Amino acid sequence: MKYFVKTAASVLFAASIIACSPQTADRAASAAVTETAAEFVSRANAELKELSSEIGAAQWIRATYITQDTAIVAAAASEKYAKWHSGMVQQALQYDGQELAPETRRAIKLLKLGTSLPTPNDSAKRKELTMIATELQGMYGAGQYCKNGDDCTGLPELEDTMFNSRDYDELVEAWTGWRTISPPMRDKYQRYVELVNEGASELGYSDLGEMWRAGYDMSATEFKGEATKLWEQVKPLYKELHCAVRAKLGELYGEDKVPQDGPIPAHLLGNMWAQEWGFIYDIMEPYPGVSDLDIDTTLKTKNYSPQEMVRSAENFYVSLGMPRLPDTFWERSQFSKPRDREVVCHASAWGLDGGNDLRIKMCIKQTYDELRVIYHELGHNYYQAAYKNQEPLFQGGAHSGFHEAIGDTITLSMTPQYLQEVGLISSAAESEKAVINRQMMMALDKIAFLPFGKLIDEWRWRVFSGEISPDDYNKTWWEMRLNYQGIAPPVARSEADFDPGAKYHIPSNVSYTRYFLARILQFQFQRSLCQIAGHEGDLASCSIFGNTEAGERFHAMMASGQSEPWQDALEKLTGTREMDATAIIDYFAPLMGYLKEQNEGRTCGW
Ligand code: X8Z
Ligand code: ZN
Repeated sequence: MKYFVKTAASVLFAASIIACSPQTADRAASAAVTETAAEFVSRANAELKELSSEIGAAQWIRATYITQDTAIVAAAASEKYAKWHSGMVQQALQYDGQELAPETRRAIKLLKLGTSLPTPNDSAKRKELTMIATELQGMYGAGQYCKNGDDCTGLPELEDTMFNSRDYDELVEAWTGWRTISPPMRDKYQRYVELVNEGASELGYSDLGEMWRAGYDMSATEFKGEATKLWEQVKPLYKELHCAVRAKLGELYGEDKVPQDGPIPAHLLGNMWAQEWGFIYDIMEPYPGVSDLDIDTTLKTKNYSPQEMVRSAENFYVSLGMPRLPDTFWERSQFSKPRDREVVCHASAWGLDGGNDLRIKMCIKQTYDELRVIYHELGHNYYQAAYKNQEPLFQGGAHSGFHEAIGDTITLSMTPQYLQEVGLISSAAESEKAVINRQMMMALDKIAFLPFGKLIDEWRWRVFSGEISPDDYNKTWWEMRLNYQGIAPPVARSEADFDPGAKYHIPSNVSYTRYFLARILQFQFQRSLCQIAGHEGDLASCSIFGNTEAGERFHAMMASGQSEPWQDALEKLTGTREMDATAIIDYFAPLMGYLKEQNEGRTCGW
């Protein structure tokens, strides 16, 4: 939900926001006749604030306790917000064409964009859509692979198999098993597409994809071009990585299983969606034994609790001059998977009560990967806290990619020096070989992700626009996975499957280009922060841990929330108004050299 729970992963962002009681609606309708635009905006802000606590509470209990009852409560809250939102957008029309102060104009624009789930202005359809959206998210959260009816496994366990198993058939089973949760979503998804598009068109957009793309302070068409430009910049690096990974997997599993002139089987990359490949670092390690990067073992040996892992992330932000998290964060967050009920384990960060009631919701495991997810989530929370003094309509990221990039930027500072300082590794000395090892580990996550990050929404944009019809949902999904990522399903797929539904953000209606943009932006942010910190040497060796000057500048950008166009926010920190991939490319220059050498004589591509 957009305003009070500004988190990428939250259903709230997706499902709805707030609504008025009938009395409030009446008051709104009569007030609208005489209200100036500025008065209208200030009423919108006040109502948003007042209504947010109820909706936040409904969404929180839904995500942390999936039952039929919480579905009813959450859907009703979404519906209430949707109704309020439709009414306010309608009222805002009277200011079209008027000369307005820039901040008033911006607030009205953001109000219009203030939902990722636009509902038709028809009460039956609105109810239907909010219930479908709530159910789809619940189906994902409660999803299980059941063998012989009652031998069931949830996502966290299936993911463990994807991370750790090197048995081809066992991996096929976990991979296909998880995808049994999504065929029942297909019809609901199709109806959801019809209804959100109707809602988007009532707001003046051709479809929901265009509406999502309109949230970037440029035209929807320009935005498409922007994403393509960035992808073209990083594509050569991805292609080299793909080539090197395919070769190693061919050695391990046999070239009959991993043909060296085609796509990589999607289940061999250490991740349920083949989106980040860090878990096959053991297969890819360029110089075995050279580096001490085994943080998983340290976390286990020292038996870090989930809270201790979160504390360590908090300490980083505090070292930058930011405050400690409030006591309520520790009391109200969900750190571990409850044993007695279904929850949405997918990590999210919540900024309830206008950013005063911060929480994360995770099912934390004792791994380095999870530690980085915690840093990521706290980035959302610190952003929410930083902009809490903005008016509700300006409480949000400069754009959604900024929100995703804050915590990730901090993870770039988890250098060997930092990790040694906090006791997670024993030696920080880095030889040239160790640098390559570490870059490989990072690239398996950061670079491997890029085409995935781009294609998820591109598939949805085409679905929303009608270019992809329901009969082709799965076929086009795999065509795009092949074209962009060079991967293929391990077993034949058909339209009886609905593989997009097995990825959290699709049933949960969370747009995804944000993560693609964040992967690029975080290196831009880090380059500037390191300059501010006076770092000398490679960007890859820079950590801003403990640097309050860098922290202050970062915080200043965060504090403006979405009160100004993202280009202004970016310029404040980096001096440039454009997103650009040169920082990520420079960062990985040493690895690019290594990969090219390794791939010499190989035929790359698929
Ligand atoms: O959904 C997330 C975060 C929450 S905003 C855990 N991420 C994307 C994903 O898991 O697919 C972070 C990386 C990409
Ligand atoms: Zn996030």
